[in-house]
Amino acid sequence: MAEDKSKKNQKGNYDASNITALEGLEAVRKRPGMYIGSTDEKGLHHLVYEVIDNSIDEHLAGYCDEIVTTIHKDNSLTVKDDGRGIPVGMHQKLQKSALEVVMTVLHAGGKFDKDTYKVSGGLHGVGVSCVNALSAELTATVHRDGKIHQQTYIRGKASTPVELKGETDITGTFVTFYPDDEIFETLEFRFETLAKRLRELSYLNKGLKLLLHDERTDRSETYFSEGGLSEFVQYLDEAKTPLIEKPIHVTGKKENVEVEVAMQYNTSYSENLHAYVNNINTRDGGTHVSGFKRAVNRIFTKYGEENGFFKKLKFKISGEDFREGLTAVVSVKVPEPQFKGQTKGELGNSEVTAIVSQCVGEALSHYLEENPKDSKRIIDKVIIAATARHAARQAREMVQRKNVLTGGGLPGKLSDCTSKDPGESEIFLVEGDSAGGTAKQGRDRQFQAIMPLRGKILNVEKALEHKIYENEEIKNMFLALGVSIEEKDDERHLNIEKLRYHKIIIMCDADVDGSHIVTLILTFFFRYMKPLIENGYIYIATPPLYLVKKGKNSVYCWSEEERQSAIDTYVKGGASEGSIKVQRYKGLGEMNADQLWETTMDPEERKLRRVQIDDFNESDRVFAMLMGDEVPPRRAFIEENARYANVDV
Ligand code: 0RA
Repeated sequence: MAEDKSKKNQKGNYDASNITALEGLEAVRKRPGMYIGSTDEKGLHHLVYEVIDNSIDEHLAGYCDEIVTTIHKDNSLTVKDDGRGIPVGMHQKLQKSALEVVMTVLHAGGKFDKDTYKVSGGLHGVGVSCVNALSAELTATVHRDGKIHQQTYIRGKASTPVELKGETDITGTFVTFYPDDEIFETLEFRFETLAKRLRELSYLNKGLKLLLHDERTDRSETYFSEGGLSEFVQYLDEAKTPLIEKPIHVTGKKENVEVEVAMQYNTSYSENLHAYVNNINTRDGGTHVSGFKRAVNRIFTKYGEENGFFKKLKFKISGEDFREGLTAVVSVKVPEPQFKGQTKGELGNSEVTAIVSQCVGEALSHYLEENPKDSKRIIDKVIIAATARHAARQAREMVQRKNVLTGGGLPGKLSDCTSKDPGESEIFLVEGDSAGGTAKQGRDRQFQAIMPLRGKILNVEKALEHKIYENEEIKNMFLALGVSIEEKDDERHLNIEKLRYHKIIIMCDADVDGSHIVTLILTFFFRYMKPLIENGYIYIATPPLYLVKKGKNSVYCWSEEERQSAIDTYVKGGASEGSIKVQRYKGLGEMNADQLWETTMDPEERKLRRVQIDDFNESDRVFAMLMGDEVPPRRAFIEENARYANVDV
């Protein structure tokens, strides 16, 4: 990270390394976003990951078994580890204790420890000094060499010397910090957010015990995985039916790159690949993922051909066929990772492709030779996948060719808008013809298109792909949106170049049936049009639940609280309870066109919810649970999430 050289040192009597140190942390406070991504809730939680990652480095070096994270009542947070403890001796060049250097110099974390490269790291891998810079106060307590040493910092600067606090027979580092309210928009840690990351870290670092305690609610969880990635894959596939007895687990190391992979085939039709570099999720894949795919293609093709399994096939098997119903986690530890792409979510190191491909290839060929029954099952599934994909390709091409023949005609049911500018155009996908009619009357036709969806939407989680292209509603969605599925480089992609609307708004009744239909439509978008979600084009409309009326006045309400407060306001204004009428809207159909416009469609007044995926692991699990066929986990899942109420996809 570039240091800010433009700042003049006012006292003029520091040596060069001191100046760098001071200016380094000032740069972090000046542009926190550059170091931790943002200063919202996400950034706040990155502080915690950053501290924990330093402890994980101790674990990776072989010295730490347990990390305890505690959220305190005053919104401070403590991370304790049982590692070696940050060294406290004098740093010769900087004439400060090593502890102070680690805490106050940008990137100083691993400098004393050349044997183990630093592999962990938060999203930005910036080190604990950034956390210090962004904390109103931070205290580091080190148990080392039989003594307890402690130092406190305010906004990144030491406010006490390193003090001797007593004797000890343990080792470890405890860091307690108060995120700075001058920096962060919110100071409130979320148990669920931290729990998710700790669970993930426990799978990625088998044998490491991670505890989370929330003193505000006295809630505690412990995360520990003996099986590591294999257990991770089983967790991801909880709602799916496995095809082979247990996941295939691969470990290997070449040229200082550590490779670990677990893969399991299930009876579903979706591919579910997750990849990590130094414990960081790479959502856009990269060279490690290419290496994995290459190995799977190569080894299964070879195995299938050598055993004559593909003889009867009249078409080529594509890479995707080998990965249908495959859930896999690929984790690599790379000494100097290079991240690419807009969100730095893609590994760029080119040497990693061959390394992963070799490690996975060797292990996989070995597995196939040793487990002929499982291998046959997988190959049979691949052949079914290839056959289905061939049928789907034909069905899709037929639909897409027909579209071209009819001049790319739009579906008859679509009431299009006048504007041809996708940036300003919206399409409402409306449940039912009658609500569709009301929406058509109520809309601003300049930029709002209406498409009614009739009857039951297909549950794509359970349907074979070619069935999808036979479904009228789904065909109409492709047509109306102007998107198409194309095959390139042996993989399918959604082409959204001709997308006709940048707001795609799902509008359903505000009841249980309505929310079920929203989920069905979202499942379809998630499985077949994910780029639309990733680009932030999918929204959910929120019609009001109540109209509270008093004479000529009326207020729309979106919740129980709003309803009660509307009633209270009328009563305070002198109205009798009897003169207040509450109308409960059960469906869109109970509103007339004007009401629907004012409450749900008018950009000035409506409240749209944008559909976001911030956790791809969870999203796949959620859709498989809600829409798949394993009922018991679904019940447990709904109960669990009803309690904590955040199915936020
Ligand atoms: C520098 C050098 C060594 C360990 C650490 C830093 C260290 C940092 C953190 C941050 C949180 N927990 C930590 N534990 C250790 C190596 C120490 C040695 O060689 O003994």
